[in-house]
Amino acid sequence: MKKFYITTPIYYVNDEPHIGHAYCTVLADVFARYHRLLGNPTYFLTGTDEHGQKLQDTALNKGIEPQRYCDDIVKGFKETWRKLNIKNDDFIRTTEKRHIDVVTLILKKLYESKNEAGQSQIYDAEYEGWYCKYEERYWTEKDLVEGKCPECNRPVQRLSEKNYFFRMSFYQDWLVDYIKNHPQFIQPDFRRNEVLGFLKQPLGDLCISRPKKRLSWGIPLPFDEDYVCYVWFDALINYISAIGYNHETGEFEKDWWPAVHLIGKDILTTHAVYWPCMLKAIGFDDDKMPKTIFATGWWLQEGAKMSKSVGNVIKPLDLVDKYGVDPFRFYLIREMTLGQDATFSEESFIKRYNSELANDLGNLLSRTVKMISSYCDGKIPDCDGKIPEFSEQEKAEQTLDELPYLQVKQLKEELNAFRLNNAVDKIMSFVRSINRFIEHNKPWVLAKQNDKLELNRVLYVAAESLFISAVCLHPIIPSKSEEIISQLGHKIDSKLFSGGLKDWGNLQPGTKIKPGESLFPRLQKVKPETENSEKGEYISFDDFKKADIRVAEVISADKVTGADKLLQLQIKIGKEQRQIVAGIAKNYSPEDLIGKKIIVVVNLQPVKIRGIESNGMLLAATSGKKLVLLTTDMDIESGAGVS
Ligand code: ME8
Repeated sequence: MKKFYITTPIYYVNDEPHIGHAYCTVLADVFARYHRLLGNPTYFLTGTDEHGQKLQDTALNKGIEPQRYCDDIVKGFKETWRKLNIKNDDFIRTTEKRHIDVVTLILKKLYESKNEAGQSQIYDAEYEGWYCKYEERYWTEKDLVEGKCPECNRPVQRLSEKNYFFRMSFYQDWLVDYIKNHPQFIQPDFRRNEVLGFLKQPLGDLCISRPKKRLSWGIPLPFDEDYVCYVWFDALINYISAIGYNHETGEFEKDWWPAVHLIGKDILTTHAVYWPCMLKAIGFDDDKMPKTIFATGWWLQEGAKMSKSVGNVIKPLDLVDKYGVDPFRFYLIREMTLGQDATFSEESFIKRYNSELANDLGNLLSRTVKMISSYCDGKIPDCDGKIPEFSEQEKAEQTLDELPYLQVKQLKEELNAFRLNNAVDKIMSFVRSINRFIEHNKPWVLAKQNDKLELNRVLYVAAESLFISAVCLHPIIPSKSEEIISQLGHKIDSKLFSGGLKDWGNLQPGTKIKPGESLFPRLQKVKPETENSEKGEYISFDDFKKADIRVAEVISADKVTGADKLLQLQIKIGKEQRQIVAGIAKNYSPEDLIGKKIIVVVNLQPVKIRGIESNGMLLAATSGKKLVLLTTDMDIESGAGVS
């Protein structure tokens, strides 16, 4: 069993939580829940960063004591995490005594200690530079952009003052070697290269003090009462103060270290450069560096980072109130490829919800429980408890993607490599394949034929596969997953969520199922004005009625020699058989299509394509290079009209 300690950034409390904060916290929660599910002892830390100039200014502007202001905002963060069903093990605040004590001790020890070259780890020096009050940092002349702060574009002040410096430059060579030799340390890979690029320049020392006369809201330096500690030096230490780091012994009260740090790409340098140098200086060996620093992308809106200063902030709770917490969590995890930027839009939210939650998962649950109610007396059917073998035909026709009991194995591999998107892709594709398995085996026909043995096999496989999918999706949609399991007549068992999920046979035959409400009712989107409606270019209903659109069944499919995009299909429309040619060979192989019900416009003028007659046109949805065939939601005989 692998210990797993995961952290989020500690968020500044000069603002209420927004979707960017929510994303990082939900993501950490999902990872933590997965590791618990896989039986790994897990600890999940989040918290708030409460010192510094921004906070002092915000509180002053509001005429409130900084501490009281922090207390109020922290309540909002905690409430947001509660509503988002975040199960963190601890919440650290940098104004807590347990944190201040550790920071103070570390500062004191570093001030008194020397590095391997015999130099003081912290020294004071007169420093002159351009200071940005908002970013709380100095810039050199060449850093400035048109005389302003390169980070926030605000005016800077020329300051000259005594300050304390951490001799970070001493650790540069060690850090470069460490990063090169530990590829998992900074993830994704392109971020590691970015940091190595940054480290090609000489690394300066880090100014770790702020004079109290300018900023008093911070942890006092233990060796000079006129100064407080720079907010980043204070904040990074939260990851070890929260688990009770003891500087004397180098031990932790709670033995969770080293951590996986999830962060946004904006705070990569502080985490991948300052933090390991600080740890090294404090006395951490190479094998005690953070396990992984994973930088996520940003949520963008209309191309800009979502942030208060840009004024395009989306408040997570507004969306949760509107659509429910699980769809919101699902959207965050599904829509953003881990490590890349993503664009938030309500339209993409609804699309994602309708296709994957309503159509794939919700539909699977409702048809499975309906059929078990109707055909199996409302009880999980008996399949002799054996792992059912799939017929050659089922395998050939790719009904179930994989044998269900491979799901958990795959999940482990993907998660250990931080490939969360692959993991979820695989689960959702498995869900779709269960729907295909049902369509292929047609339990409604088996019931009519009274083939009890086969009917039980098919419905047990469907229900057990759905159960396994629900458990695998639990970290993302915990409440809905529990509802699925409950409709299948089972309960969440704490053993199940600490590595007790069996590869197969979790559902007890004979258990009464409990059909409930539809899990994900479809969402209606107010249609945006289309180009046609704006131009008034409508077609009349009579025009539309001229198209004769019908359900057809594919009988055979063959590649067209010399045309790599074309397939030649023989289709059945009721009693009639005919041939069409379709440009779908890049998206479907002939084997995919046999037996599939498709939608065809049957009264189009026949044409010859590459010399082959095409008598009708199938319908497909396309987006870029993606093409998916239109089919029917439930089985219906070929020849049925579409209106
Ligand atoms: O930087 N998209 O706190 P912070 C995605 N206190 N993620 C976003 C985001 C967006 N649009 N905006 C913010 C700090 N985030 C420091 C951290 S850690 C020792 C100290 C996320 O409140 C992202 O993870 O500015 C970013 O790194 C984090 O919020 C920073 O939040």
